[in-house]
Amino acid sequence: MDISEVIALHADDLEFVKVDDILDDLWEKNILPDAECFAARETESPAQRWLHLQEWLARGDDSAFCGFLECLRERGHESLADRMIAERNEPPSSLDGLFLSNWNFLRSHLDVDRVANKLYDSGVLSSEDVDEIMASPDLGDQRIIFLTKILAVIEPKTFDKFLKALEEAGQSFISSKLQAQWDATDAGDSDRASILLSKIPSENEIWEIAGKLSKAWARWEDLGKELGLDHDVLQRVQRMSRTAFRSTYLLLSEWRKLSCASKHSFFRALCEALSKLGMKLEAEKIVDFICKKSHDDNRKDLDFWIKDIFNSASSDEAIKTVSSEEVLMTPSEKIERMPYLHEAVPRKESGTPQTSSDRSSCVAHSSTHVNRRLKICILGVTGTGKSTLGNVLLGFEHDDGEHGFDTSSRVGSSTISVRAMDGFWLGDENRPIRIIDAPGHGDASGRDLQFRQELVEKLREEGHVDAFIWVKNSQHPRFDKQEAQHLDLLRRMFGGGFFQNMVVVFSRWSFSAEAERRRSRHRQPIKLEDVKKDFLTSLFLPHTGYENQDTIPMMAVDAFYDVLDERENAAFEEETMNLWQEISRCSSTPVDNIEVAYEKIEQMENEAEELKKTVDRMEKELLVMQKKNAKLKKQKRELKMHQEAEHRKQVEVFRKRLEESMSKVQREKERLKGPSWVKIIQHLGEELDLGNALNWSWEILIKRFFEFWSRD
Ligand SMILES: Nc1nc2c(ncn2[C@@H]2O[C@H](COP(=O)(O)OP(=O)(O)O)[C@@H](O)[C@H]2O)c(=O)[nH]1
Ligand SMILES: [Mg+2]
Repeated sequence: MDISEVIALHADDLEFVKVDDILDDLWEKNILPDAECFAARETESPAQRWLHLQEWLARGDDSAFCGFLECLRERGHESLADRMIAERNEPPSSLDGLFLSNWNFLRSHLDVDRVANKLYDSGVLSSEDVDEIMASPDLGDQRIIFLTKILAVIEPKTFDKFLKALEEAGQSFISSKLQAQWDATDAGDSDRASILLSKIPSENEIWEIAGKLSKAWARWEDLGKELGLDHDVLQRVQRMSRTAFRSTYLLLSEWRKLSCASKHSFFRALCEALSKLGMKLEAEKIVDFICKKSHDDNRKDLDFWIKDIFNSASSDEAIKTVSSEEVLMTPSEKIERMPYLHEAVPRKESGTPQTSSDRSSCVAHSSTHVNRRLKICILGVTGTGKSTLGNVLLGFEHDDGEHGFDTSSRVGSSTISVRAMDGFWLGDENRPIRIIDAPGHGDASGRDLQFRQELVEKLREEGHVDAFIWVKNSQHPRFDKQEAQHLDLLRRMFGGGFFQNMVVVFSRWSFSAEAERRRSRHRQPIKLEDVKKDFLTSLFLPHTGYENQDTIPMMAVDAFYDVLDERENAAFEEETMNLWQEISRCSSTPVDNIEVAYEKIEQMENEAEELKKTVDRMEKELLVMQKKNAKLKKQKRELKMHQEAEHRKQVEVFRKRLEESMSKVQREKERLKGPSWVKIIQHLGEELDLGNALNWSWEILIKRFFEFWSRD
């Protein structure tokens, strides 16, 4: 029900509400502008004031109405406010309605602090919004300001974020209630599906879609007619293209550029055209693609809804969504107004060539769609096929040295200095590229330093590089010393993070049936997957320090593919398409400050060199000292031996002298030995029989004798 209708319905009830108080409240809350407040107060009676307020509310949006209901509640008219909101939104058919019908509930339960901060994290609210909400000291006011802000930005995506914020803030009881109510209506589903289908694919998306529609390639002309493209356009596509894939891609690209106010090139139109051609599966692929792109968690349901929509809805409905204001807009204004498209059209660089101006007026703005020129630097050891790949990627013949890079069929390096060339990816004007063809490191003359200097200088001139391609010869052994050195060098020059923007391309891998047969005849059949895996594990990962092997994209581009061979052709298309996707995904690496890194490395290398010299010197000194030490030890040993000998000699002398003196003493002792004297005396005494004569015992006799002897 309309706001004015709701108010009119409750005119009797409102008579009991003091209109002046409500006017004051609305004015204080900054809901009612000064002029309106003044004008209402100028009227003569409360009834007129109500009328004025009613008119103003009817002109405004739901947030003003909610503010009004809030004032009613604050003044004690809660049941009136509840009834009015119920009549306004019965049943909730939009997200606004859902919020309004739950206003009271949200106002009583919201953890505004946490939810607002979560919504700030997910980008729904700005920091100013959060500041404004939190500035109010009253929790009730905070919730009202918060809800008013949410109401102003609510749409399917922000609603999802709001629900997520509630869950993260521990308020799942609110989110599940809202979700359940929203699920019960089908407004949300059709809103979301319709938004997704009513988008114009970006140029990159066209490229991806064309790759997915392999079943439609052969019928690209029918598809073109179904999409409403005229004969001239189809002929132009035919002229420009060599393969069915490219025809489909160019066709879709043309269709996209021809999008105009009366007939938008929406995803929806493409799905319908495919359905009409009986290629429902292909149409479903588009639906899958859109779901994936929109990062929808609820993909299955969305898929179903979208399918349902494209089955039932006519393309006219899609066109209905275009406002008259949009019809009057210039193409560039329209692009500005389409955020999804705007994102897909990167910044245009100066010098980016424009698409030819002879296109019809509807295509006149197509130059706006021209993508930024991607800078691709090709690296790898000499002879792997860098220049050849560069030529092919620029849409030239593989050996077209005249327009592209010099290639070499001889062993050794044909590319002796870094060269850069502007052109278009496989000749496609929508994909401007700049290829930087670096000479191989460790080439014929092994000029490591020169290679480094040249590459650094060139990259500095370029300022940034979007992607690096490492070319690996698939026929070379998985481990190659030169390659290892080269990768080591790059890691030292740029650091490990450098390899995040690298794509590996295998050269010399033919997809022809004959080549497949040849490889399968090997005792151990050679498979591309194994070659890739071997290269990764034995060379790339160990020498680049790169850790996440799953994120290194690898493909095989056969520069020598046969255009007339369907199989080789398809493989080439697929691999180059993947390569383009990977390259576009790489984030640009700034290389203008590379000198700093380079100089730092030089300085570190110099320091390392100095240190090495010092270590060498010290090692030499250590050697000398060790020798000296050994000599000293020897001398010491000799000295010790000499001293020991001397010592032994002396000991011997002393021992001899001791023995001599001992024997002397012995002799003396012998000489002085008492018992012999005693024996003599005893003998004499016996002979003379002195004892008897003197009547002394022998002992006394001998004692007397010694007393006598020892007298002077
Ligand atoms: N068969 C075949 N030969 C290739 C391929 N890529 C390069 N070559 C040949 O390998 C040789 C060296 O190629 P070139 O591009 O000069 O190597 P660069 O030193 O890395 O630039 C040339 O004779 C090329 O013809 C390929 O994919 N298949
Ligand atoms: Mg070369």
